[in-house]
Amino acid sequence: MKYRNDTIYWRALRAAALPALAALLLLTAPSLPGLGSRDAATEAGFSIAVFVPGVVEGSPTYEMLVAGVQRAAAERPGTQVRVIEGGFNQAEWPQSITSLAATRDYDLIVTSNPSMPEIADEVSRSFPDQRFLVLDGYLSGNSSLYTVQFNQREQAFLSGYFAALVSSSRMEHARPGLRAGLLAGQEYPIMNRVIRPAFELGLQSVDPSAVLDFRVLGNWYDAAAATELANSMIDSGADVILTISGGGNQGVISAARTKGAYVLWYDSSGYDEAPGIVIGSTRVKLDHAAYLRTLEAIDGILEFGSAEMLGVADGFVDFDTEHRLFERHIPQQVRSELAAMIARLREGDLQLEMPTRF
Ligand code: RBF
Repeated sequence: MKYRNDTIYWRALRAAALPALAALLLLTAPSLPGLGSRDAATEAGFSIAVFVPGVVEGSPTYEMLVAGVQRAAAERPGTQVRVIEGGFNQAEWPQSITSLAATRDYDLIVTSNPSMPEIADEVSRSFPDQRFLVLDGYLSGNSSLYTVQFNQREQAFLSGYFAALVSSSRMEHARPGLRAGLLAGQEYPIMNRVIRPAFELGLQSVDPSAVLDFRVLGNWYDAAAATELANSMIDSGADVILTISGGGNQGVISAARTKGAYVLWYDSSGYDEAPGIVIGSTRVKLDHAAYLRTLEAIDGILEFGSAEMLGVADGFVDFDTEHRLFERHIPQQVRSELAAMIARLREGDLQLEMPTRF
């Protein structure tokens, strides 16, 4: 809901305040300290701002974003990287991006999440020379932007399929009835129209009577509130919970530890977060995509204006089945059924296309 409100809010602002702010920044730029630093930056090498819409710590995708860009920069001596945390007030992000573009200090602004392409698109109208690389989002046709989306339909489906195998197994905390939880930081189009239904499809492809208990935290940081919601899901019969709630993920682990349930991690391998509790983990190789595309941008060969979609068959979405804790805690039968499903996606026998428009 918050995302929707913010979107409406920003649509209104886009019509009014954002161009005004951009014009003001353009006019005042000559008097701002640091003017001319673009030339200095160019001479010194390629300059990158990583804008994190939230905070890095506790958010798997943002940790990968920063790591990927830094790795690319380390391979091109002279490249400067500045990481800016935009915080949790989403209404401030467009202004922060506008201010970054207005400095003209950065050859590239790199950012990540499904709401950022629209914001970068808007800011690029006032600052057409500013280049953006947006991960975890999709928008093609703006020559200032390059975007990379991951097939979250495949990713969430695999999570759901595995959750159902675990819930119907003889594992210690598996209880009668097939019921799994999903905790989302907030509702947004990809969550509501891709992740949630694909997770449910995965559950029900093991057993059509499987039930999904979907809850929303309302932010990406409140671990105490996440514990309360996870407690309630477990009390209602969920024995496996997929958590996609940033810093809230730790609260889900606490609840599962106290009450005896399992947690599924999303985006980065999470087994070491809580051995024996986090028992399954999908991955997106967002760090690798950020690394590859940032290198191309530094080298001047990134095709701005295009958008790409990467999935299981491309090797950018997978389930970490190699971790020693996965092998230790998951019964052989469950492992081989999951492996067969991953193979079907990899070989194209099962196709789950991810929509790009919402
Ligand atoms: N995921 C996080 O882990 N931490 C965040 O702070 C965060 N903030 C988000 C803000 C918005 C507006 C949206 C649309 C998504 C956010 N996500 C966040 C979710 C993230 O982009 C991604 O969809 C999920 O991590 C699933 O891959």
